[in-house]
Amino acid sequence: MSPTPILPPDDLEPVAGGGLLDRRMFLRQGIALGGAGLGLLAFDADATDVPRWMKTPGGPFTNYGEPSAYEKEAIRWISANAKAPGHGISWTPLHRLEGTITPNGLHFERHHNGVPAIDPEQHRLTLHGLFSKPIQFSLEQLFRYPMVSRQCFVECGGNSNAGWHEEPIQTPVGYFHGLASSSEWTGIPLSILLDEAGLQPEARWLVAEGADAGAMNVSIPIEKALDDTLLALYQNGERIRPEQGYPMRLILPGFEAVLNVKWLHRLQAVKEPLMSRNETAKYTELEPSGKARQFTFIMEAKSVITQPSPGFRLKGPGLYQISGLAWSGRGTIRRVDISADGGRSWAPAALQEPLLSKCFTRFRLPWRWDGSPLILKSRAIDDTGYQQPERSTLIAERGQRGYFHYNAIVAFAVDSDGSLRHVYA
Ligand SMILES: Nc1nc2c(c(=O)[nH]1)N[C@H]1C(S)=C(S)[C@@H](COP(=O)(O)O)O[C@H]1N2
Ligand SMILES: [Mo]
Repeated sequence: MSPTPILPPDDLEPVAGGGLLDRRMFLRQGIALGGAGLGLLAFDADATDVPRWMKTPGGPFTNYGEPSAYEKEAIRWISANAKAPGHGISWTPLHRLEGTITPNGLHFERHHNGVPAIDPEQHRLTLHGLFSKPIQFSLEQLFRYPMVSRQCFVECGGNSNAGWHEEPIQTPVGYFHGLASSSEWTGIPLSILLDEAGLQPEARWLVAEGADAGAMNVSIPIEKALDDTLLALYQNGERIRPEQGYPMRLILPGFEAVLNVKWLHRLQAVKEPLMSRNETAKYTELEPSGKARQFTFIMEAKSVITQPSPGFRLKGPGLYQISGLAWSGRGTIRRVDISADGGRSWAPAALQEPLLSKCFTRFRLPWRWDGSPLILKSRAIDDTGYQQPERSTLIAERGQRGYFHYNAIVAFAVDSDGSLRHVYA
């Protein structure tokens, strides 16, 4: 699959350098099919060829569907520790997907100690510590509480960290920025369960622990636990997948994914944070000033063009649709700008509605490429006014040796042969 030019109108004025066109262009009637055949196959009314799949009955029903056999490249890319195969990551192929929802089988994975095979009948969730009525719930009991659904992204705090490397990484965008996925999560607002157990006013943090072999644990600030945190039981309509935390996980919209504890089995209300591995040895970083960043929970605004993108090749000059994703852990994406001249001029992209807070937002913009080399960029602005920084700005603030929370503007060089690669520009 390589991007093919769409159609060749030449009466359209660019709105910014490099051939960027008005974001409303595809909305105007008549434009979409007005092109005189460029790239389209001529229709032969006399053709008698019946394709093979129309000559025999089709396949049988299936109990659980799978993608087409022709879509073998839309897969997670695994990077696991050979000596401890349950420790590692797998990336969502963002460059092969459209819209805003990640299919469950392609949700990125991060496990510290593999995927536990939990029997839901035996699983319990315990609330203890600073509660007046410590409680243990079975799944059967939990299913009697009211549920809500909300769509949001889950993003690892280490997503995009190859951006800190000296040289730009040359992988498809999903294998650079795809430790981020987006689902509709359904479950019980955590505040209801905390209330049920009689959370005491002196509790400031919740220690959350998973039932994996590493019993991964982190501290969650009580304000977030009482705000929009969800005890999720369903993911895109079906029970949460084992990789995502079956039978239950925490969802803290907009926060680093490490706080979204999977296979949750224990919540302990406490006065002070635990100072666990994942909030001290990891996720704490020195800044150039000598000051350390700790408890940097919110994932700042980010955007990335998913098409066209590195690994694909443009098939000659013509009209293309630029498409990408933007998100912010602070709120709603207000605007995404695109540049096709390395950041000298910018044009606002069309944002797909509905615009939801702490969610993937799809942006698109028509673009007429004249075949000359140039640099594509995108930058996101959220409703707090925060603007995704240039890489040089991020490095000036945070130093060269960062690991977590890399959210700088992403740049691709388009060469005259239509190929694309990541650049720092
Ligand atoms: N119990 C448990 N919860 C966990 C982890 C883990 O290893 N064990 N990994 C955390 C990290 S670092 C991330 S990025 C997210 C990944 O969630 P996902 O695998 O559903 O994408 O889960 C978090 N919750
Ligand atoms: Mo993570």
